[in-house]
Amino acid sequence: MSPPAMNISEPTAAATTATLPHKTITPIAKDAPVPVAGVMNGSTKTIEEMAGNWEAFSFSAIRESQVSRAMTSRYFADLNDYAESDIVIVGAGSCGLSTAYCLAKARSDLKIAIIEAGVAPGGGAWLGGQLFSAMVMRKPADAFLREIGVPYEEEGAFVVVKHAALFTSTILSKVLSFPNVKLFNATSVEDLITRPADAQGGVRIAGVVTNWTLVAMHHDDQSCMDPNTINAPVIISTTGHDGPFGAFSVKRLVSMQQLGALGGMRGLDMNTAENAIVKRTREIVPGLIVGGMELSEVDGANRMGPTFGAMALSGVKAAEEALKIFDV
Ligand code: 48N
Repeated sequence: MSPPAMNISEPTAAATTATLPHKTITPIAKDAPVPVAGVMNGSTKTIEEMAGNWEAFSFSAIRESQVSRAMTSRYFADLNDYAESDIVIVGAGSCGLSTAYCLAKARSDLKIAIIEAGVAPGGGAWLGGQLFSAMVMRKPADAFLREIGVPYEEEGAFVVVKHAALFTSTILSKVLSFPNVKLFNATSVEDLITRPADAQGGVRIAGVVTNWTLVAMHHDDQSCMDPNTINAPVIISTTGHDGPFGAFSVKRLVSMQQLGALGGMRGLDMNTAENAIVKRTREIVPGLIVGGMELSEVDGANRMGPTFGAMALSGVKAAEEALKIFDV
């Protein structure tokens, strides 16, 4: 039986551009001179000048509310602005961050929101395998390291970054420096926004449902902690392996009957896994692209273990797939 025709008229994104409902707090200008005895206003002091002269040293005076307003005015202005995003990336692991880098670099006009459940973005890319530090990337993924300026050591068919954190901190800093990217970390995607896509019950993904992660973890012992939302025509899900948080979107698609049972990630086979993950990064249902290790849960791809080239290049492909949607 086909679902009842949806005859609600959906407001367009433009129609819903709202200003902040309450009086917009004007943050104190970042460079406002704060009169402080003994310290030049608009200080241009250098570290060297301070060293050894601690007697005369003093921080500029501040009122605590200035700190609160500096943080909250920006956070809630971002949340208000990105309530309508162009692209939402779920998961700031190596694939999600690589995706964000490629998208932000290619299209400075697109608003890109990254939703990351952890306080610390980066996913599984802060260490190599078994908590060892070095990160291996098989060629030709070394091209991505050169693109973002991460040094590596040559080892023939692959390269080695001396510490995985060097890759992750570099890609993270590059992504955060793009003015059209907003990272909302410590924030979980708890559901997907859908719209009817056909008369057979198929859906198009049209945004994400979010909550602060600490809230999301306590729905079983607290009530009435409803979520927030972000509308966007394209969602890119890179939430990693199945696990407490992992493989979120594909598991949700199964529970919504938009995907059959998950394929289940297969055993470790580096050669098979990395090619498959990159080549299969794609739009799984209208409006939702899946990349990185989350994808292995869909098609039953092998896992690749402690080599990260497929994560970086899956991000390159996910960005390419997203831009196809925007360039139509
Ligand atoms: O690093 P991950 O887990 O995922 P990827 O796909 O970016 O990279 C995978 C890679 O680290 C490997 O697993 C390596 C290559 N090993 C493979 C193997 O065979 O062993 O990052 C996913 C991110 C994490 O930071 C999660 O916190 C986050 O996604 N996340 C979410 N964020 C928001 N809302 C959610 N529902 C959510 N679920 C996960």
